[in-house]
Amino acid sequence: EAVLPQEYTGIKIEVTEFTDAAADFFKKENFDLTGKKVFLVAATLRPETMYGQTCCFVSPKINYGVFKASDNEYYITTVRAFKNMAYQDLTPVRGDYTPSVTINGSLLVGSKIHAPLAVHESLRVLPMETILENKGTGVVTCVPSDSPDDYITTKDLFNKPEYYKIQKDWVIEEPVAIVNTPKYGDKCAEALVKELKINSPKDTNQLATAKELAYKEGFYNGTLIIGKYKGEKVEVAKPKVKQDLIASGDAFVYNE
Ligand code: A2H
Repeated sequence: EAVLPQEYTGIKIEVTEFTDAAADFFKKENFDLTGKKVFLVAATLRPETMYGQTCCFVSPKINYGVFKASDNEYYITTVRAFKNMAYQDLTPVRGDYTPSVTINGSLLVGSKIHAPLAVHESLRVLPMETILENKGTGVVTCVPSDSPDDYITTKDLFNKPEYYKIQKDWVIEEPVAIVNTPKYGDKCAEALVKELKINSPKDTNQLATAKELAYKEGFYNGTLIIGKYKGEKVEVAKPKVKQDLIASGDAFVYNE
């Protein structure tokens, strides 16, 4: 566990249509969705890659809170994350982190979402079993072009939809090219997963190596090949994309 504080960008991913399972659960819990905007908040270190989001991951093993975040906005995060936010002036009442309702991640899987900047207009919530409960918000946005974890998880979901209790057509199989690097081309994660012969989301050690290599190469030698800052170095464009997302109300800075 890191000792230094980690700064994340919290990406607000709007749920545009809950699954029937989630909607029924909310009804049973007397949580009325009328007039409410509900966002899954994903913690990311790579805001400049948000063009390439292909789904949003939650863990079927985690119970998430649905928290009032402003007049008509609700956030879905772990209790732990919202508690941190409640002490960083990111919530309506300082120190209040009582969820309106608590819901298991499995009930959210299949919900339709809209993710800021994503090239694909409509995405789905999908399961990721390797999400850690004690990091970030417990919600991970999927960028398979640049994250080896996201790439291999997507592949596994696509190959074993029955096992994961999802529909195959919920999975966007092809990563969107976002960053070019001299070493790994336009789809850094795919290249590294192949090079390190990673076969499963459970190949923890190789994935850690791939993640490290992808992150360094992307940050120091990557160039954006999409969006407003196309042609700029990642190092330069990253804070600009982040600021744009914050200015448009689609993201906020969250520390832990
Ligand atoms: B990153 P660090 Cl494109 N469990 O965002 C597992 N992984 C988590 C998590 C959790 N609870 N919370 C956040 N993460 C992921 C984008 C991305 C990320 C790209 C490339 C690399 C990358 C899209 N997914 O991370 O342990 C999130 O995925 C590789 C370091 O705090 C977040 O950023 O260093 C990153 O891990 C935070 O990891």
